[in-house]
Amino acid sequence: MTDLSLTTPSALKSDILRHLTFTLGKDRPNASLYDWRMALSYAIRDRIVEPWFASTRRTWATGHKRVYYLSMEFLIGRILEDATINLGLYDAVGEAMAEFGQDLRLIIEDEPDAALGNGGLGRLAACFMESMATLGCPAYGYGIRYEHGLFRQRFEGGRQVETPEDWLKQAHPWEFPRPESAYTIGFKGHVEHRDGKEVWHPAETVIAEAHDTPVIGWQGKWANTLRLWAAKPTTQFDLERFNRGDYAAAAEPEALARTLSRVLYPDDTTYQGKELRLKQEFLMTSAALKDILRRYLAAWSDLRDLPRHVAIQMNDTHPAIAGPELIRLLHDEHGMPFEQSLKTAQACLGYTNHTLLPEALERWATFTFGNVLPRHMQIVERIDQWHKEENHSRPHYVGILKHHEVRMGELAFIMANKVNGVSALHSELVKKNLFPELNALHPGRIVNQTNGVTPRRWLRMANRPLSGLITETIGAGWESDLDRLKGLEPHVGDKGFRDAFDAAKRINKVAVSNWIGADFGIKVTPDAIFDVQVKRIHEYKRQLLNILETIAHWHKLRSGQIADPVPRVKIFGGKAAPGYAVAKEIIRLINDVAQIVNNDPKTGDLLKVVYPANYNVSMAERLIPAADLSEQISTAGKEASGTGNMKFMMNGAPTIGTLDGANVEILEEVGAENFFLFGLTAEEVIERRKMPEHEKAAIEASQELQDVLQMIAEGRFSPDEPGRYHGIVHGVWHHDYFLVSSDFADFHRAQGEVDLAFADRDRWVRMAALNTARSGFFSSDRTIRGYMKDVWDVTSAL
Ligand code: 26V
Repeated sequence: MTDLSLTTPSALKSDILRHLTFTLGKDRPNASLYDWRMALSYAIRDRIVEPWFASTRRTWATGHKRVYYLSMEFLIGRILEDATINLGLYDAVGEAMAEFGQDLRLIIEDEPDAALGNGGLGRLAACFMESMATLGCPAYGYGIRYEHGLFRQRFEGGRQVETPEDWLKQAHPWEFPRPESAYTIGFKGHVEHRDGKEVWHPAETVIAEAHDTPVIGWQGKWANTLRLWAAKPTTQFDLERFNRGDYAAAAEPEALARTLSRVLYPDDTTYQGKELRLKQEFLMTSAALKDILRRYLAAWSDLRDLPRHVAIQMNDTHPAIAGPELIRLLHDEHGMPFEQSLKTAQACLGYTNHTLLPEALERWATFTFGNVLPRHMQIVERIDQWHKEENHSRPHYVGILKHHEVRMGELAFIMANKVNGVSALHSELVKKNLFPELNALHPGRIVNQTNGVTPRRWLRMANRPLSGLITETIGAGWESDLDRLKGLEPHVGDKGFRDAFDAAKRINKVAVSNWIGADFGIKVTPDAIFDVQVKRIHEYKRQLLNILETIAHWHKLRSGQIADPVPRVKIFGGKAAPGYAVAKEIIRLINDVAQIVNNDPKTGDLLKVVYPANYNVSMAERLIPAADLSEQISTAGKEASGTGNMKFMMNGAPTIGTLDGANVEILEEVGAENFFLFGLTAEEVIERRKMPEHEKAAIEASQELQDVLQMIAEGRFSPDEPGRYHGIVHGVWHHDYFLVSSDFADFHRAQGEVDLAFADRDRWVRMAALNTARSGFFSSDRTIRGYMKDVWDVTSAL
């Protein structure tokens, strides 16, 4: 921030009081925690506005190329603390609030998470927004302003129960509604052929209305805009019907239109061809493209130059309708010849793939697609035809339209000038397994951009004790130049530094122990290994493998098979998609195991299993800095990248993991001696699956696994219903697609290695510190620089 007069505690105090009085209409003695939070948030927001305007003005003045990041999800979490830290105001704000008799920490924790995303893909978009602002990359994020973000999770009798999330129940102080920035979005209807042109007459329309949130970068040097669309009705409230007493019908159009931005789809595992989802995707994408063209035409007139000034990134296939929609806008509405429209659109678009799981890949029935978007259906057919003609060697089974379906992956690929995977391994698999033919036709189009995370939120903000130590040791400035963490390495040999590193971790562990004790009534010792697996619950992520191994460990502990046991706290966190029955069974099993283990006097402090409900960004910020061990145990070839793995590494938690996603690169950076590697490789996984009865072979080779399965099957963890987990046990024996059985023994071995390493304090702290020191590569600043250079062809405006 340039204006120093705004940064003092006294200037902050007067602004906070002004907002308390005039924005909230509250008298100081009557102000609640909520009122103070709002007043403070507005005072902080005021300080973002100036750099925000300056950034926007600068981009207009220089005619800089802009990046548009289209994403159906932005998993932001809390904003207040992050904005305060990026502005460099944290200490001043703490002082100001203390003078009001308010505890800044309580105010910060009063803010609900903005949970407009499911998991990795949405959180990545949020990290990218922060990095683009930090790097001065002129950018807009476009998404949907869901009224209800990801559902809240509770446990009842160990089972997941979902309740709606309601973050907009309170005022959201960070956004600026822009009713003047609104676009009419059409659906359905028919296409008329008139005067050699196609004219789409939609049968339904809604209005997409913009809500802007500024995103401030590190040290407040640049700010970008996150523009989220809310759906509004085009038709006025039906007064005539209302007056006739038909109240429900009078409000119907309004309710129907709003449905489009009502809820986030909570299922990131199985694709269901739901019409509402397609409408949401089109609402976001079409409004974004119209906005992009309006902004472009305010500065330039020749649409053929669009790619020189505009880069549009599709976050997965969810916005893949951008290809046909941009062609439609250029061709139908602006009169550009079809093929030129296609090539112009293509030169603007990039596509990021985030999953190889076939069940998560979007494919729309041509019936649904053609019904909701009749003109786009025609355009898709033309794109496919054009691509076929341009590429005579294209095999007959390749294309966008196959088996009465529109394949969104192929559409996104063909309409993009760059396609990228999110880790080195994943990008290779995208080439080899997902799009082998298209890759052969378009060599060089697929590139890799390994994911990253923002060190401002995930280290500086979430881990004050460690970031303080880092600054003390290597000086300020590492937050925006994370490779400088390498400077910690020479200190790792230094006992004083190691003790300080250990002490920082301990502070975080004590805080989490207190929280677990207070909120869940489980007593855990901070002397234990804090072993953490937090992520969405999915079979491929193998929480089942983790809990089975936990049972094996417990069994050995109680039968005295472990000579010098090291205490462990197994921490799980994560939500299952509401319709994902197997994932929900696994949740219940973990909770049932926790019940038995936590009440076993024989094992006592030596083993605890903790599963706090409703894992979200804020819980991640609490747990990750306190972790000793990072569980990244997916079946090799299935996790595209992972980003939690990077957050743990930064915070000094070594990984126990498979050679999957970005784990491969973490291992490379940190060195094999600082990583607990186990399990089959992606290639071995493919081979193993071909082996008949591989499950049986693996189980018979491991007495431990046999015992574990036996205990579960006998109802040891569900005494009131012994048969509860027969399905899970049967699955491991006979339908173990994710190879829990095959990897069990090696995982168990690696966990033994962890115990040994942890018992040697010095060795452990060295490993932990080296994980932090070597995590610089995983800053999302590095990732964004890669996109700017290899995908968007854009430079910093700073
Ligand atoms: C798919 C669908 C299907 C349609 C309905 C809604 C919906 C929502 C999300 C998804 C895709 C989820 C893909 C995803 O989150 N992938 C994760 O992306 C992370 C960031 O690149 C990566 O680190 C994780 O490994 C990857 O699983």
